[in-house]
Amino acid sequence: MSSVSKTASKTPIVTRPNEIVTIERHILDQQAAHPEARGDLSKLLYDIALTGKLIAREVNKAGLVDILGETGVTNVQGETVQKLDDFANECFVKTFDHGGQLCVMGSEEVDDPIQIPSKFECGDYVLLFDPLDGSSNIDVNVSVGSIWSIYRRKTESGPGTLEDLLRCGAEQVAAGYVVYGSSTMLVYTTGEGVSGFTLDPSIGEFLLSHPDMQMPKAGTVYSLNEGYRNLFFDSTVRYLEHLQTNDPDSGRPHSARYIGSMVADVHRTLLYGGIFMYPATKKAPGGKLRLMYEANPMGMIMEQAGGMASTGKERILDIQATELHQRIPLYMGSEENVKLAVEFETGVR
Ligand code: P6P
Repeated sequence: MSSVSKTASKTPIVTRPNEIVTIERHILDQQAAHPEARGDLSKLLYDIALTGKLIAREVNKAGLVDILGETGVTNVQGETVQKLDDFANECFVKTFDHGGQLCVMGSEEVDDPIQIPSKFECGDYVLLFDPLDGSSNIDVNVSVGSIWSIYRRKTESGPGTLEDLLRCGAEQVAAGYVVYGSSTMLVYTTGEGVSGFTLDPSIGEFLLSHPDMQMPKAGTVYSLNEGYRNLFFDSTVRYLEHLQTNDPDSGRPHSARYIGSMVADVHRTLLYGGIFMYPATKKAPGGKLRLMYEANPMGMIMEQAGGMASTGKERILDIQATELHQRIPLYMGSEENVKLAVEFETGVR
């Protein structure tokens, strides 16, 4: 008999599952529901899991080995010890550049499109990723994460181009993240709901721990960096003052939680509800977070879990990208919380 504990969210956390489901089994079962599938997307998802394990191993060692920042340290082989985010970026590139499923990649760490080496086949998919978001937090043992997004290519064949990378988030075929925290979790969607897998490092397997993740329709936690309060536009200040008003009948004031690591803040929002935001400021009117490999993949996860993802003015997944590394203001989380934020940001309230 499985023991299922209910958290504040609607997602039951399966602690002793009736059946043990590995991520590979889950991917195969999802593919089986699509007889027309050739298995290329499944192979990409297998490799996402592999990349997550490779990076988790190094992130979990980071506290032991000074592998952060410009260490200038050389290891026993006399090699320069890599910065952890360079290592994570290489994990993605070296895992995905030869499988034959991709025609081009885009990385937060690399200015230009990453081409598939000419000796390898080009495939029908495109991968965008932030290999290690929030890496500056590792020194203080705060959770960090990898965020990724998969599209079908737009161009016909051969090496992919910027046209294949500059997309509208609604075209994503899969998206997700790996959060490297007290445990390592892989959370993803292929457009048929959101599933969460927890890594059992003793067997090196991601096991299904959060089936069909659904976000509460409303929450009482808001998350943003209030240090920028004096830089926020008036609409944002009024919204915050609304959340902070002492009105117990309406469940206010809400609680503030901010980790400063997007994957950790979004993961908490997915599980407990509420809202995570990185608004525009007078200093950064376009916001800070990136559209293609942060806002879009997390936006797909939010929507698939019954939530919303907005720029404050429009649905994030409706935006047509014009630059690979373009930034965007973002409000994402429970439907009622995001709708309220949009009412303030659009002047309705
Ligand atoms: P700030 C981490 O540096 C990051 O890219 C995201 O993970 C996080 O949400 C945001 O920046 C934090 O930015 O300006 O609050 O330090």
